[in-house]
Amino acid sequence: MLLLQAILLLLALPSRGQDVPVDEPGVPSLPPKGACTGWIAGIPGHPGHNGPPGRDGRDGTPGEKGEKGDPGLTGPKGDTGEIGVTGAEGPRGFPGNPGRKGEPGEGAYVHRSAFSVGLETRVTISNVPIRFTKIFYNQQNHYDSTTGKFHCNIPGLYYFSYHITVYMKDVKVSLFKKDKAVLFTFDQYQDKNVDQASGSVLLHLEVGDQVWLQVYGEGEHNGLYADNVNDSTFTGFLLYHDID
Ligand SMILES: [Ca+2]
Ligand SMILES: [Ca+2]
Repeated sequence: MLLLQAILLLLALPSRGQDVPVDEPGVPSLPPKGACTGWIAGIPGHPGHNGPPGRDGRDGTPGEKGEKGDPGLTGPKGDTGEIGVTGAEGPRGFPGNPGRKGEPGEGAYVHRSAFSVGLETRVTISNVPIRFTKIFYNQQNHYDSTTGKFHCNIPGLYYFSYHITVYMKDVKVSLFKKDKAVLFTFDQYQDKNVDQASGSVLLHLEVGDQVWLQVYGEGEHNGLYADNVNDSTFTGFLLYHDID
């Protein structure tokens, strides 16, 4: 070991010729610092410890812009927006197909009331309702042939008329409404001269009102007549029913 160090020392020593400073023009030769002439260099020391880390350097310049990334995930559905303004009215459409035929209404049947009747034989009794038993029309049966009275079932305005054949006796006949004579007809019979007596009237009736013909007055005025070739008739019908 010592031998090796000695060899290294000898190699490190400058040779005499080399060590002598050569005076170069303009460059003064300098003696070794703080050393005396003829100094001998020592053995190199061991390498020092690493110094503390230096301070962080300055921020570098921004790099170039990167490439565009992938699209993100779809977000949640948003709230329903407000209702928009109503648009303008569209053009008129084509006419539709005709509808089906409707069912028959009830009104026409409900508001029907009519009768037309006649005598079958001459009248022999006075001061009672005359019974017309020859039925020309009595569809609704509002006329009662057993009593000779018409019974109002529909309130409204009614038309009544009678045409009486007068034979053998005078005729005094009244049209009664609710036990009160409201129309009078008088015809005098002349021997061998058949006559006709008639009357007509419009009456407003309420439901339940009754209308009939009856011989009135004292005496024999029941010359109402009928046979196969002579009729005496009594007719009535609803003209207008009352509006509720
Ligand atoms: Ca007469
Ligand atoms: Ca006559």
